[in-house]
Amino acid sequence: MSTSVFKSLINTAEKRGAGYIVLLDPDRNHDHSLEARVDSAHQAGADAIFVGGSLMMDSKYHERIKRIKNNSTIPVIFFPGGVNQLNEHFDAILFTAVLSGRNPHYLIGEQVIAAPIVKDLGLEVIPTSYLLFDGGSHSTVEFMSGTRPLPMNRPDIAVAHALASEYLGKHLIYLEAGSGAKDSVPNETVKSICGQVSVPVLVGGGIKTPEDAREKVKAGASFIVTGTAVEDGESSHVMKAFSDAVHVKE
Ligand code: 1GP
Repeated sequence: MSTSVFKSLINTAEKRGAGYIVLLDPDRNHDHSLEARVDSAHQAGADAIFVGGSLMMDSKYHERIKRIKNNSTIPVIFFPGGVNQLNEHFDAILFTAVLSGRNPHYLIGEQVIAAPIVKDLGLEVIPTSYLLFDGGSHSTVEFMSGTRPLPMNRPDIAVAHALASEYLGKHLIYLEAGSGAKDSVPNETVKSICGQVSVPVLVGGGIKTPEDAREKVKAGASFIVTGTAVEDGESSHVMKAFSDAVHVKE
């Protein structure tokens, strides 16, 4: 099993202080701006592009992945909304289990369906624990996965889930408040988790400003993901501000 994309991301995060990742949602709403946003991610100095979303509202998803991959000089990593979104254009997949939830389909069901296809496509696998927090608004992930998010005000519960993730052998822990969340995962929770686990922690969901992003890095996050904050026309400029804030060693 290849590990080169993940290893190079870890090396980059160590060198730059943390890694900055741009999430591109390949749904129809973003069709016109895909290439421009890939270009913006390059110009901003982003370390990777995540591609995915919980729900696709048309059938052009696979074409859009190809467009992203054909234009990208940085790794394009699948952030899965479902096994139906798998395809050969990704450099790697976050092979994710929704460990904050208790829905067996998202703990092992989707993964079993996906595994032979991932093998056949030869995608690099990044075993990932996905911990969904209550970001103050009902997220699409919460609805689509049929799981309850973790409460924001219980770092003890969050730490227990993060430790379990590490002991289950996950290589990456994704702390997620949900795309467009009102509140991001609290810095204190990020700090508590990062103080207890030795695997890299990625934080996303509801991170609205570069300052928010830098605070998460100071709390111990190895990677920051933004989607909503960099969706609009000015995204090149905004992505650069996020990238500069996350890369604390530069
Ligand atoms: C969603 O964590 C990502 O899965 C990004 O969230 O769109 O709120 O930046 P935002």
